[in-house]
Amino acid sequence: MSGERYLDFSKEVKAALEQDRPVVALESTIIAHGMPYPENLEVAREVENIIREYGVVPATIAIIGGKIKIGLTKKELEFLATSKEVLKASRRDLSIIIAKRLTASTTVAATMVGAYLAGIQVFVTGGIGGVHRGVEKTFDVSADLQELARTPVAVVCSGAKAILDLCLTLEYLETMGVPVLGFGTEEFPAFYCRESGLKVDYTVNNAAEAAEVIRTKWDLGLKGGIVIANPIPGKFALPKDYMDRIIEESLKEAEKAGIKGKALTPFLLNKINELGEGKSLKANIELVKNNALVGAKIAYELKS
Ligand code: PSU
Ligand code: MN
Repeated sequence: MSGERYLDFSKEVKAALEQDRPVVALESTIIAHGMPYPENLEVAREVENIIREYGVVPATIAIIGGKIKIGLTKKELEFLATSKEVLKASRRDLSIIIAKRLTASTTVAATMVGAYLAGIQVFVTGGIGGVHRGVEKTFDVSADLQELARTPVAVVCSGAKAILDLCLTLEYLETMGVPVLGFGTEEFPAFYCRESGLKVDYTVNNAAEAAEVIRTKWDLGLKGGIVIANPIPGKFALPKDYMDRIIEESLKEAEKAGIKGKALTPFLLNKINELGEGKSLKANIELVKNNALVGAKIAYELKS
């Protein structure tokens, strides 16, 4: 029995896939747990439209009533953006949430699973999860990294969240055999900032070059995903020392409040948005929009 029976496609996505037209997957945890209302809903819609305007079909993925939805209706998007009852599903949660007919947003890992089952090759998000700071005490490594090692979906992002240990995140990806491509940059971007001080091993200069690497990897039979690390546009980037201070403060508050496990990332993102007085949220929004355009271009190239 195959996983496809758990999928439920929107009309738009179904038609595109049937006609072998390019489709870009989008995650929903950023909507349900990563940004406040109403910005979350506005961004979710805008990002979909950026992809459509490029002639590519967006497929936002979430689990609703136990079905893996590939492409959401307006109502479903609104529900995810406003309801307090939406769970957060990563790989390990998928079977439980589906079997119990629950509703959850999907993380990068779970969205990759959904995209792969649906036959979608490109996925756009803000930042992937990674190795958390203080990992030697907490063992907290996002399941996103394991997923990138095993599931063949290309992920366009602005690096990993700056709340993480970016150096260890890159080490982990190297160990797991995940290619990391700088999109027009030689540095691994640090989400809100263009620079992290960490180099990527390879740079691609445009979507066609990225598509060529993706195609080659899969043609070679190498399993797993690829990270396309696309820096935030310069005019929206935030100063590194400003962000470092806010992140430090947020990490301290998380520790004080004893936040652990899957609640940690949403807690930190919330705190950063609070302390960043809207500046970090604005940066987050702009980088996701920029990633959407790059993702659409890569999806298009992959079908050319
Ligand atoms: N990056 C963002 N916003 C988010 C996340 C990442 O800009 O909301 C979410 C993604 O869904 C990612 C998840 O997969 O956080 C990682 O959570 P964890 O660290 O619990 O694996
Ligand atoms: Mn974690």
